[in-house]
Amino acid sequence: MRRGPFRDGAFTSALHEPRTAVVLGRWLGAALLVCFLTGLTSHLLQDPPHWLAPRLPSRPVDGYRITQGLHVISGIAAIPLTGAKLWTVYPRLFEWPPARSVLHALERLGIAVLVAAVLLELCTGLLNTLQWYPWPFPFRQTHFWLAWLAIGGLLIHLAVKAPLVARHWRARSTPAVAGRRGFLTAVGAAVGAVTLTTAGQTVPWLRAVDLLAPRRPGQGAGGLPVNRTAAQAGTVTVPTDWRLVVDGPRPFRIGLAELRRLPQHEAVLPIACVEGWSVSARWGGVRVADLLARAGAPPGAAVRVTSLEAEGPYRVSELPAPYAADPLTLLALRVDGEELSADHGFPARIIAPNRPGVLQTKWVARIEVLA
Ligand SMILES: Nc1nc2c(c(=O)[nH]1)N[C@H]1C(S)=C(S)[C@@H](COP(=O)(O)O)O[C@H]1N2
Ligand SMILES: [Mo]
Repeated sequence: MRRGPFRDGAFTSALHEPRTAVVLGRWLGAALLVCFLTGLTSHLLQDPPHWLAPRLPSRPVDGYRITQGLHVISGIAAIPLTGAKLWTVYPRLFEWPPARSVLHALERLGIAVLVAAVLLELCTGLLNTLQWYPWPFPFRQTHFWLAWLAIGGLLIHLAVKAPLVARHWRARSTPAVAGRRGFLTAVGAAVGAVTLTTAGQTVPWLRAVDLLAPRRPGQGAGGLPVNRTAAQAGTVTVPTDWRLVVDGPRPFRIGLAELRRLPQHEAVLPIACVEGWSVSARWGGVRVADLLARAGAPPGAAVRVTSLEAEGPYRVSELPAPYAADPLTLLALRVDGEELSADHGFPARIIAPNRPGVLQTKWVARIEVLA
């Protein structure tokens, strides 16, 4: 009856053993924890619950750049780690009998959910960095809920395995196995290689070896990548008589020439895309707070920004009060000393500190004070 992988002794490698699994589990656990916490941060900044929005910090300026950079770095590192961990333990898949008790069956079911959630999470995340969505479900919500499933499954898995993990935590208390050190070194080298060749999309001093990441900051006009070009956004047409609408207690409209005559400010701020790339640039333009003051906005007002773009998921964004009031939050007209190009949001775009790139709305048509 028991053929192939179900036979006793079907797996001959000495590395399918607990100490190897524990060491890899520690590395993978650390990567998944960083990935989970930074992912939560990203969701909270991008789509905050109403009670949190007025409390979001607009500083440090590079906060989101760092958390989201770490999110994608730890997620990519988790891919070879997951592969190595699954290889170490996969003979257990063919355990016989498949379930020794109800509890054992439940434990195996839990591991199935954990493995499925982690694999899907890593796949969808990686494909998102390539902006490729070959599935019918919405990426963001799916990625969010799978993360809870994965972290819940991981906690249960750790609780069940705690005694085994404790027994193999220290090298001294486990028998030496030939090849273990070499295997772990190879896995570490693989993690190092994928990290070094992709982290340059956000870590400036690794740019030179940024060989595998989908974006290469430093290339393209002004060294600033474009997430969605004007053409991709349905060739945003800017009316020749474009005038920004500022809606509030004292609404007004203002054209480009007049905007340029208002006090101009500069801010060095990054675009930090959720997909993992980020670049800092020197933005110039008008403070959003100045426009709000002119529109008679009360202190602590939040703002809704609407793009000229006809449709698209990033057409509208909100600036919660701390961002709207921050002197670094600009309605940018220039980047690195030059007028904005069509792809970077001509005639005007929002740029604010410590924010996901998706909220840095381009081709602004209207700014509205929210009650
Ligand atoms: N109106 C509008 N604004 C937008 C987008 C968009 O698709 N439409 N993309 C956003 C995303 S996802 C990012 S990362 C930044 C990128 O800015 P850049 O293209 O100038 O680098 O713009 C944001 N602003
Ligand atoms: Mo983005």
